[in-house]
Amino acid sequence: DNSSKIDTDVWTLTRFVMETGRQVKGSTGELTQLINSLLTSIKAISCAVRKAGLAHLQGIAGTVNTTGDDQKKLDILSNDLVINMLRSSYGTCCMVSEENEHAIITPKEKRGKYVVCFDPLDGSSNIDCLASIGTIFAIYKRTSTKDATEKDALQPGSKIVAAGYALYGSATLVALSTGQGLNFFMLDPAIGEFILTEKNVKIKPKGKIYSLNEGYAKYMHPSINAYLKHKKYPEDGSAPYGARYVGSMVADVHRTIAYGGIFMYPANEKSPKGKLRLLYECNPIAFLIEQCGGVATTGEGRVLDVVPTNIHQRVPFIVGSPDDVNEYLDFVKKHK
Ligand code: AMP
Ligand code: P6P
Repeated sequence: DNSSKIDTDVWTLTRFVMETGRQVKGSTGELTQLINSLLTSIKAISCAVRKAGLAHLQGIAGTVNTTGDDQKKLDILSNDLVINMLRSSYGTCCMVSEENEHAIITPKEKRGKYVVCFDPLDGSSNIDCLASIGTIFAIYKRTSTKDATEKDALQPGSKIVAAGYALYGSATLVALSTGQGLNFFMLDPAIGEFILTEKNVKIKPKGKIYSLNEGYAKYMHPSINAYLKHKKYPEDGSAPYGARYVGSMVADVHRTIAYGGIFMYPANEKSPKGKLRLLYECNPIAFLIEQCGGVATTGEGRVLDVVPTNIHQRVPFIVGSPDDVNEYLDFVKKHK
């Protein structure tokens, strides 16, 4: 019978976050409540994403978001879900969303001590071909003491308190870190809970896969093309690397953590700072990559050390297994 299959001491993400919160002397539970509220929005997005094909949620909603690409109904729905669940957690003073041109200041009566930067549905250009998409978030402590402003969100990624992503793939997974390592949780739709599946995940020191959009080769810096040539025609007799690129950052990053290797969205002539956004794509992912022993660089320095000046600014982004990223950096040095 089914009852024998139910784990009666199951480690859900909600329980895991409550447990880790309790380990911290003097914590009030505010961060725990915030993370668990965010999880509710992720469960709802997962449900909507999986219904998208059936409920014709796809298709252009007619409005265009601040970053110029067409906004699809799922984008709007996901953004509203995250904003509403975070606001009602009483844990935020302000939020930055990929979908909103300006920071969203929390009403005074609902204000808490955290700032959340998020991309509610990253990779949304893949919705119509049913490729995996994701949600990315980073949580900081506010720096303002009186009124919250956009400046609260202009902190380097090294100040992150917690960060994570949800991957709406063949299953729905949440990767989360609160600074003590990286953990994976899988959604069990039967009970609507994320279940701990992998603790203290570590990335391989070196992988066998490179991942970037080679369609920009014509516009990329010589160091990139020299590095790629070395991956395809190794001079030292080693085996060439495989190539994988979904074009959905969370899917490409999660594969890089799971299998090892390197993911790159470098600068190119057409996008001198690359395409990926620092606050809600690069910083959270860089934090998670470092938490599992990887390296995250702009090509000139550590992603988490970049001091933001604009909430939608872009940075070149190269992350993955330490040996692979450091080998790439050797090519950067050679081509200075
Ligand atoms: P709080 O009083 O809940 O806002 O927590 C104060 C600080 O304790 C946070 O900024 C974190 O550094 C830490 N903390 C609180 N809850 C957790 C948690 N669930 N997991 C890890 N660290 C936590
Ligand atoms: P390109 C999706 O639109 C996204 O923001 C990331 O998820 C993804 O890594 C990147 O853009 C893909 O960009 O230029 O390769 O299509």
